[in-house]
Amino acid sequence: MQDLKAERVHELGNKVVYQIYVRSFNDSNGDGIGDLRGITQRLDYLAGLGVDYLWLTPFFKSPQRDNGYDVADYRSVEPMFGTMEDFDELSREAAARGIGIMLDMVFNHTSTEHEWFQRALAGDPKYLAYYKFVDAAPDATAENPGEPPTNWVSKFGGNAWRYVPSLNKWYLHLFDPTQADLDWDNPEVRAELEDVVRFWKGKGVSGFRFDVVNLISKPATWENDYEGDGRRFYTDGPHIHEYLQELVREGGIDGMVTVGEMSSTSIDNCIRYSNPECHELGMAFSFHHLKVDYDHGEKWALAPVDLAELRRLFKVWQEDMTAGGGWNALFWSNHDQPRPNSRFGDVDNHWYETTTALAACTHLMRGTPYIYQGEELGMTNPGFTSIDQYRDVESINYYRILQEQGKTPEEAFHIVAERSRDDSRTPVQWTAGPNAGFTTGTPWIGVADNYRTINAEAEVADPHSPYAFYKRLIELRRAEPVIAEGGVEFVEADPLTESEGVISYLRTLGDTRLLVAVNLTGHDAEPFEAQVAEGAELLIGNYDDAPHTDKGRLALRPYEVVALIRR
Ligand code: TEU
Ligand code: CA
Repeated sequence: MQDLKAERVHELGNKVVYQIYVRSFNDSNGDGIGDLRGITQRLDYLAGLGVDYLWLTPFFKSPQRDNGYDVADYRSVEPMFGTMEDFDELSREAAARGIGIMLDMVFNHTSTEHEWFQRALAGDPKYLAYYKFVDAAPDATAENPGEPPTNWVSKFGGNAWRYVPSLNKWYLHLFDPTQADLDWDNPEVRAELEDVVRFWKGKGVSGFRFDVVNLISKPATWENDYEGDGRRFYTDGPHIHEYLQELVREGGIDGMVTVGEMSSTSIDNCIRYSNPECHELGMAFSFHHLKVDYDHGEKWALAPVDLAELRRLFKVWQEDMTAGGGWNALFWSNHDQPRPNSRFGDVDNHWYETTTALAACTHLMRGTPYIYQGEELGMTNPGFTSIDQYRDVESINYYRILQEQGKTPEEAFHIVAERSRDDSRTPVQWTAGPNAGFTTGTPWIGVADNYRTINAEAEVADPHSPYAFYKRLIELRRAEPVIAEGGVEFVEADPLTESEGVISYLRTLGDTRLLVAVNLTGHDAEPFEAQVAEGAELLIGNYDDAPHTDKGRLALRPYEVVALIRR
């Protein structure tokens, strides 16, 4: 058992994953939408950065109501993204550069355009049993459907049930009404999805990311939630571990590179999801650290970043997952989150320092780091000025809902601009040329204005760029086993707890000690005891000169990060 774990730590600890939001990465044919061939064209860039795997967001056949997270056919390629031949070529070309492909499996729900749902709508009992349909009252009508089965709230706003007059039934949709939740209690559904996994494994992919996979097991009875939005009933639900084990066993993917997106989860569950002895997944994404600027846990209400809470969350997730044999996916950013440098730092005055401090903060932790496209360039939120510039269904819904709740249009816009998923979905900035080199046509969503200075062409040539810093972090993970495999302990020294805004942890492997300290504020931090004895060397930092010390204590400057190693 010990060996299984050590082997897995070695395997996952050395890897870095790069996330590609296909639609916004690179457009090869001038229609304004990123595509598979566009990715193939940029493989040398990705190989140069040094990443091991590409996680591609869904490019399967889809009406694109939720940009591909509404899948209409799990085995075919959506024409706007290319063809199966394009996919095969991308896989081959990536493999030739030592890069593996991870696919995004959206198994909590399908598009209502999926054949299964269409057959259900036609009344076929086999397919009605694929989804969560519940009978409506006998006298229900389209105008007056009565009360939905529960008061649960959809993640994209509004009630989570939709009434179908022709069936006189409701169906559950935790996301958009066009994303119908599958019934995982039905063994035929599980068998279908296991077959999808075998199909793509058979095509030679290296791994999988499973979308909101901890929401698949729903409760046996439907109850109203009088304390919340319903999530406590279906998050990490009753049969979740059993279903994941079955998926992994029957899909034949135990030990492959797999990651589950775990919404509102707990450490105990994530240990089970990712401890190799449980035969579930390789690692888990959790999101608590990305809610530290939510007001009372509410996404659509702004609050200042709670840095003490951020530090506490990193500490417990790093230390407790390690103690339980679990494995974290490390990340600040993805296609659902605003850009982290705009969110947690100061891109106007300290763009380079903020970007690199955040990068080192997670890349030197224990786990597998994920880089979301453009993050390595320090791409920022685009600073859109009008709601017409937004494309995301959730953002557009909430712009309306916030006004219905009494906000002025300006207030609602301000919140959306801070929180929108489109903040990270703008085109990757490749060059200083038209449309940042993303497309020769009209991009499906606007490019951020700062592409003239923040772009790949400029940064690859500049040794003092975020790109160069990320590249170095990736090299260090492979060069220094303490990063990939070492233990982790957060620094608790007294002065540090008083030093608001500093996150510091110690990695250890044998006699090697690596101290990482990050100041996530725009002012000088209170000097603190760094706990690394004489002879420590600076492994990486984001200021040009040596770290400042004050009577042997480390004095971090605004958004400074240092990693000190003693062998
Ligand atoms: O996201 C799941 C999820 O819950 C989010 O991060 C979501 O964007 C947020 O809760 C909305 O407030 C995954 C995908 O990453 C996302 O893009 C999809 O829209 C969603 O599942 C549905 O498939
Ligand atoms: Ca295209």
